[in-house]
Amino acid sequence: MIACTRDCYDTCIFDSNYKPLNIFPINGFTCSRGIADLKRNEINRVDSAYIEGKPVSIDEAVKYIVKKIKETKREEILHIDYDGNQGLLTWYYPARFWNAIGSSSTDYSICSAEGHEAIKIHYGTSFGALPEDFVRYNAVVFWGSEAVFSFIHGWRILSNKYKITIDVRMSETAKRSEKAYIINPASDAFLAIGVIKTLFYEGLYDPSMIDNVEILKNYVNSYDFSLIEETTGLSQEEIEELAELYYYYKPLTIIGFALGRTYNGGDAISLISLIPALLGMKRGFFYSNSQGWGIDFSYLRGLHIAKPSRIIGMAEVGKEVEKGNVKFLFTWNSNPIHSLPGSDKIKEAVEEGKLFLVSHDPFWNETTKIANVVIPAPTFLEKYDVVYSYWHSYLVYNEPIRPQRGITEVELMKKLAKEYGIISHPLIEENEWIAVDNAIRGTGVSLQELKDKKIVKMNKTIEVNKVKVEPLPKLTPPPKGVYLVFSSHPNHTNSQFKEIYSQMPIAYNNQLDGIGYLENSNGKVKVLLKKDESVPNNVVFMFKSSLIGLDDKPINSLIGSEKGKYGGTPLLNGHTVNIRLIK
Ligand SMILES: Nc1nc2c(c(=O)[nH]1)N[C@H]1C(S)=C(S)[C@@H](COP(=O)(O)OP(=O)(O)OC[C@H]3O[C@@H](n4cnc5c(=O)[nH]c(N)nc54)[C@H](O)[C@@H]3O)O[C@H]1N2
Ligand SMILES: Nc1nc2c(c(=O)[nH]1)N[C@H]1C(S)=C(S)[C@@H](COP(=O)(O)OP(=O)(O)OC[C@H]3O[C@@H](n4cnc5c(=O)[nH]c(N)nc54)[C@H](O)[C@@H]3O)O[C@H]1N2
Ligand code: SF4
Ligand SMILES: [Mo]
Repeated sequence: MIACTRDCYDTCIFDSNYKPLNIFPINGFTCSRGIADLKRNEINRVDSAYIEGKPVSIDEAVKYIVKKIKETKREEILHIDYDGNQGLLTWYYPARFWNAIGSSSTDYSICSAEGHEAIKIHYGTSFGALPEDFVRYNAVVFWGSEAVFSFIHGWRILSNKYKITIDVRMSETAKRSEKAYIINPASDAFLAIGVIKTLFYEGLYDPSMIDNVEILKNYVNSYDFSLIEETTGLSQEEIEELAELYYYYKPLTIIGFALGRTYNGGDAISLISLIPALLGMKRGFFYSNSQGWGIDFSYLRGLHIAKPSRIIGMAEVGKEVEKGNVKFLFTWNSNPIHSLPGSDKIKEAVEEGKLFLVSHDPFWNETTKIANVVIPAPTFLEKYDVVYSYWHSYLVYNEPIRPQRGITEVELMKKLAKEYGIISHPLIEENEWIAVDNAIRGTGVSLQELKDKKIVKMNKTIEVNKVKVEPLPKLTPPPKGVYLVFSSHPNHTNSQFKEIYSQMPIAYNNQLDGIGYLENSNGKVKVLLKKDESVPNNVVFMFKSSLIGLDDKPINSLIGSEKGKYGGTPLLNGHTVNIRLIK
């Protein structure tokens, strides 16, 4: 059995011939990447270890890396690992070496942290609806979610329902919905207030789930409809209609990750999550279920024994590198030159010899191409692992179906530990499979059961009977301007799959066609400008898989170090830009 470990809601499960299983909710189909995985596995692979472009043995590379580590202060060493592969052994366990030596760590905030924290304020958990719950609804609200592309199995299950989409542009999901509300960027918190205000005013609510209805009522009534109309760009009638649809249909709300990356994004998610509760619905939302399974990710990373010397927000890595506070960067499962805010500063520091960069990756990408040391990694088709989903409740024992190339993250970690002289550290000494068995204990599944059965459904539900209303945010309307916003491309997962499907940095906008610049106080990047009627005047839209400009500058040069107040998520969708055509 094999599970696709890319950062994706769906976590498709395949048989040993790489055919998607015909079980709910995989339902026997996969995406354009799943179809091309076996072919892609043979293309653009890192085929050897490299030091400064010269092929070397992995052992030589390890020696060189450890020498550099020993020359660097531990807090100036940073590891960046994210969700290129969601396996417990690939992503989480290898952080033990870095924690054991007390290097700096990121806050893992880039994607979904903001919403997890915002929902937990009210529910105590971010665990929402399961796929089995999805089918029971008659209607769905896609709020800041491009599910047609980003969540294909969820979309398929929900596509025969009454669909409402709330977005800042006419997304594909909006086009295929019965109702679409196109609002001003970053105005979602105000829209949520407008909906809650209407539900109260029209008496369309059920107080049984809310701990203190009066506090919520007074809060929303402190915002005038005129401010809500001006901020969202919707009329009071449209907002009342949305509230009435909410009351009539009691839809499932899919809260998209994109929301947590906007101005007021955490506040928006916090307020949106209160709408289903005010309608008396239990777990009437879905965001990400990853934190509800009972998998102990901190244990896997060894945080019960050793802590990083410093936490650097993913929003701030570029800034910290520029200040000279990071001198050594080790990345796996992540392509920071493509995807981190301010990545132009990381790139410059490497090129100027101020930052030593090591990348462990199966494929050549924007980061490996400039790294001082590159180490080849096996893909998920080539190694054993345990995989979970942030949507469905299957745990999968991943077995290789292709011969291993390169060195696994666990093997590399052990080599680094041996060379560094900490092989008998308790975190390194604990065998990886024992660590996994311990870490999944909270799921009710043992490693042995998983190895025997290959896939096991976790029997997990979290009941929330009362939702805590406070604290409620004090909002300021977002700054005016043309917002640069991003979304998922149907043929890519983040930066991945460029070896099969090519892509250009296209900035879809309402004004200009041709080659031009996007610019703001953070930087300037050359892109292809494309006029598109589905994009309003105050939005420039790009796919988040083509984040390198025509001038080779990262699009994220335009993204500053601002971050969300709940989970620290960077304001990836929260920056305004000017558009200029080259004449
Ligand atoms: N095919 C494919 N699937 C993917 C991915 C991929 O790259 N490709 N990536 C995976 C990952 S890592 C993630 S995080 C998820 C992301 O998937 P989603 O949660 O769907 O988020 P996005 O695709 O970033 O954006 C969704 C929508 O939010 C809109 N939006 C932007 N700003 C605002 C705003 O202020 N308000 C409102 N209401 N809407 C706004 C965008 O226009 C977009 O249509 O998808 C996962 N699935
Ligand atoms: N401007 C802007 N920036 C964004 C976003 C946006 O919307 N706008 N979206 C953000 C989001 S939601 C996310 S999640 C991040 C994602 O940021 P990225 O880090 O770019 O994520 P991926 O491209 O999914 O994967 C990163 C790398 O992991 C590698 N990888 C895959 N499998 C393995 C493995 O088994 N072992 C090892 N060692 N490596 C492996 C892949 O080859 C790839 O190079 O980007 C963020 N950046
Ligand atoms: S990227 Fe997502 S939809 Fe595609 S194969 Fe992987 S889990 Fe399935
Ligand atoms: Mo993400």
